[in-house]
Amino acid sequence: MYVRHQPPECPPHAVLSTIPSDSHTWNLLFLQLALEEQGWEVTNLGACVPVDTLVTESAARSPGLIVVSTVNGHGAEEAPALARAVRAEPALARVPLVIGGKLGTEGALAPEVHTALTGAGFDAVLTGPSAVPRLLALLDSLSQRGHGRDYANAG
Ligand code: B12
Repeated sequence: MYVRHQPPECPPHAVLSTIPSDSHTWNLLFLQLALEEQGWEVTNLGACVPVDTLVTESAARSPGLIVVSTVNGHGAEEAPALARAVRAEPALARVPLVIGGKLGTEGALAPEVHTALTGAGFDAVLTGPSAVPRLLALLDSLSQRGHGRDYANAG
């Protein structure tokens, strides 16, 4: 009897990173587990990731998503340059790129900081109590689109 062999399902891949100055790691572990629970394969680049390393490692993996987590309060300052470097790499120009955590030290994010982050290339800025539910909704929406590009700006 002829048996048709289906290729095994290829799980979507996410690169998980932080900004160069941030040495916190439990946030990264939490997000790695959350992504894996949703069926994503995760490359967790760990603490204090130089921007060049993030760009090189991401370009080598063709991820369906790049997640940046930072809690040390320097995210608002450092992340725009990170996003511009990611977007300047042609292979990563349209990969969904999100950031979340504690991006500043003032609590709620100022609207101009949000605008600077999205203007620099982030598709979504996820902070506060709704951050994780919004990330999970994004993962759902990417799965429905086949982990495709062109994730609309989620604010
Ligand atoms: C443990 C800890 C440390 C440990 C880290 C050990 C380690 N291996 O990670 C040590 C002692 C090393 C440390 C160092 C420092 N820390 Co510290 N640290 C903490 C502490 C107490 C807990 C952080 C933690 O692990 N939480 C558990 C994880 C699972 O939760 P989380 O990080 O909050 O992440 C959650 C959310 O933010 C969200 N999230 C995070 N990222 C993302 C990304 C996306 C996309 C989404 C959707 C959600 C999301 O999801 C997570 C789960 O809910 C917090 C205070 C606090 N209670 O939060 C301070 C805190 C983060 N640290 C702080 C500071 C200032 C520092 C230092 C600068 C202190 C210093 N002067 O040296 C240094 C940082 C040095 C550096 N280069 O980064 C500040 C940051 C200030 C701010 N953002 O307003 C905090 C908030 C303390 C405070 N209240 O001032 N720290």
